[in-house]
Amino acid sequence: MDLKDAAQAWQTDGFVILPGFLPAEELTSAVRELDLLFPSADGFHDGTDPRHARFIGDEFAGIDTFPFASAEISLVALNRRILALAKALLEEDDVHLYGAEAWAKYTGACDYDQALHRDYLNHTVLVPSTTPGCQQVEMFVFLNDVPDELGPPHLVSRKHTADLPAVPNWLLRPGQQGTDRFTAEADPQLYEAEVSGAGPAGTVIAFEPGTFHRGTQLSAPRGARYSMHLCFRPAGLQWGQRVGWAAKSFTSEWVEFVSRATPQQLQTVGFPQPGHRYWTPETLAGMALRYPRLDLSPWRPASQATQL
Ligand SMILES: O=C(O)CCC(=O)C(=O)O
Repeated sequence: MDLKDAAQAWQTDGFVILPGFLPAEELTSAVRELDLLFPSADGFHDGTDPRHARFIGDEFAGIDTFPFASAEISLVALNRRILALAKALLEEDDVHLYGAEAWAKYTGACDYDQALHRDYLNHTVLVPSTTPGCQQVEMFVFLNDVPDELGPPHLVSRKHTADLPAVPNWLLRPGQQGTDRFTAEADPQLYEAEVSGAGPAGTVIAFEPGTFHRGTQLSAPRGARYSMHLCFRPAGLQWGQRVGWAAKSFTSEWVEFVSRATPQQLQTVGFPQPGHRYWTPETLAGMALRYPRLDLSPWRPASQATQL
């Protein structure tokens, strides 16, 4: 599927599943460094990795947030194909990464089976919009093969949900009762309309935060699922937020990521474009001190570059 068809599917269904979108060779270095973040399947299931206890009993305990202990994994978040996809879906050339997580799940560690829900309650201070330029996109990226037995997300096309109001947000299985105004019982047909996101390593599932979806159980014996959750918005869309990158920009993981990223990748985490009035001799000198291994030449005015 090319990006144009992907954008069409995303607009129609509220999601698009792109099996193997990232070729294996573009994931090799990141997958090799997964152990910097998480136990292997054997390390978890045999209890030989001292980090295994972290994952027991809480489905969200397996989440690490950007920048990651592996720079290779941080760079996957801004892989050129991922950025091209975000730009195509958002119909916007200047996109911003507003959230990035790496997530390990292990069979039996906890209950990963979720109720259908939308994500907008912690992705925007407003409600989702279908207006081009006012949309956000989330992506699940599989770092290993995720068949149905390893808990792929399930999604429901907008064809079945377009008429549902913004609240409630969680739709429980028929027969289950909600306890607050954001939770209610689903129409039985909604769970029957789910589509599985199962796919090989490199699969990308892009969805809009207003799209109903849910996490599912891992059932494969001694199974592990490694994935990323990435969130993009048009750079100027101020109401879509999750984290501020400056809060972790003192860490060695951030400095390593910055030193290895391209100007385009850095633009998606907030660096002003070359030519922006921010770039002066004063700020360039400061940046050289803050990031000694970052090649600042793309941001230097041509006149200054020739003086050096
Ligand atoms: O990890 C997944 O497959 C889905 C998780 C999810 O939808 C969520 O936690 O909101």
